[in-house]
Amino acid sequence: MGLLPSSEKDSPTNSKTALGSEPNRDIPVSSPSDSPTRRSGRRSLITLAVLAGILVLAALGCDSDGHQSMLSSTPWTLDGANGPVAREQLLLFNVLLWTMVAVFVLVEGALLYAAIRYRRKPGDPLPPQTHGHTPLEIAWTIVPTILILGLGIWSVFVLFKLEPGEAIALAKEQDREPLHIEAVGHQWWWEFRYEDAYPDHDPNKPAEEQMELITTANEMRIPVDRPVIMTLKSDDVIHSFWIPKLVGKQDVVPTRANQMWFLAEDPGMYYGQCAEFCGTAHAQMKFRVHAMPETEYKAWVDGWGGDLAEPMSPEAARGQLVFLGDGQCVTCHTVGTADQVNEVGEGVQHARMQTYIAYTEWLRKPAEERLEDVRTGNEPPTAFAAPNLTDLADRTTIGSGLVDLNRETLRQWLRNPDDIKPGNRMSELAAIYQTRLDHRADLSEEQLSDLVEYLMAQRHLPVQ
Ligand code: HEC
Ligand SMILES: [Cu+2]
Repeated sequence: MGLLPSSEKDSPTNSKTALGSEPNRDIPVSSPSDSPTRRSGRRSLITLAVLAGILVLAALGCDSDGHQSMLSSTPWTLDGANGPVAREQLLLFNVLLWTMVAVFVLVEGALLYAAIRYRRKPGDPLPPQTHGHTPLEIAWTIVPTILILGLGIWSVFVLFKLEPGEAIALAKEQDREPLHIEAVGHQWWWEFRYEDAYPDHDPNKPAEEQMELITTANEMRIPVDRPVIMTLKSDDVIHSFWIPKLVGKQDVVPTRANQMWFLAEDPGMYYGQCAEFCGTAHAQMKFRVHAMPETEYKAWVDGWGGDLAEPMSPEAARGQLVFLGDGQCVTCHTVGTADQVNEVGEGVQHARMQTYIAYTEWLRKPAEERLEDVRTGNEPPTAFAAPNLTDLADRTTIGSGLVDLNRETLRQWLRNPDDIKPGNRMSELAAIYQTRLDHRADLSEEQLSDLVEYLMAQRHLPVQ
């Protein structure tokens, strides 16, 4: 009513129609069963039903046993967490949650009790009028203060525990080194770089053999029981790194290197996910963490980039030629030797971002101009970040954890990555997808088969 100009406020007809609180006189009120009160009652029933429906649907989406949930199946326990970091975070969450539930129930309960028990009944006289109640007021000032201070201070301590120093101290207790892994977020996949993939050196080995450099994508391997320190970088926009069962979210910000750590106690596979909206395929930016006994992890490190588990078939060898030639895959992807192409030093990262911007701007030029640029050798360089494929066949998925890796999905991916992952940068930028109207790869079926064989041969671990 406050919104109405005073002249309209004073006019009974206007205010009635404007507020809609009275039945519209133009609609005949035919039968008593359709009276205005009944109708509005029915309307609120429908609203209630719709709200309840939405709630039920939302609740169906919750699955405390889900791979991507940090919650436990029994609400107040810690069985949804693996390792000291996740447990600490889940404990804090549980205590916060149940404290808030208790406060809510107490306060709302007291409110409802007072409203119902002491509600005004017909004929009641005016109740005694009071002002203030010192003990009560002191109580409801002190109790929340203690609660908030306590929970706040504890939260800050949990934050401190996420600092890599804790991981180094923990590793020292075990008389060894933590594992350092760098995760680089790209639209829309994860790069994992191991500067020193096996931190406990053998002092008898020459120095250059002690340093391992491994670059892989979307599937991270870690040994169990060893603290893992993550350095988080981004190649483009802000992402967020999250392995629900192992560690909470941490933002991945361009030009910064955020750090956090975790430790997996049980071997197995843990799901991860980008948790910050980062563009078209954000929801498809998943990853996996394979935690395994130290010996198995070491075998992967030792095998990485070395001899293939099985020699290449003639088809695979032909596929390699497509990879290096007609397919132009090598302009973006690395297979084999230690990877210098995808190095993300500060300068390289900046240069790559500039390259990417220049190239995408160039793609917007009219086709004739682009053709002219190509003829005169003026097209901008194309050096894009792409998953390192050295250990592709040792992985279990493609498309950033999107589909299982097998010959069929790989073929589908190569024919047109958009069929599997709409918005991906490979079909947007790779030359072979730009020449056909249907946006498919400009490669023959045979070339595709050979490529699949070549990629499926990139395996260093024996098949289990
Ligand atoms: C313009 C750069 C570029 C070119 C050229 C290119 N790719 Fe890719 N490729 C990418 C990017 C970027 C991704 C990651 C896409 C995603 O998951 O969003 C990718 C993903 C892949 C993957 C899935 C990897 C994984 O772990 O999910 C395979 C396999 C692959 N490419 C093979 C090839 C082959 C074979 C060729 C040549 C026919 C090729 N690519 C050409 C950029 C490129
Ligand atoms: Cu992301």
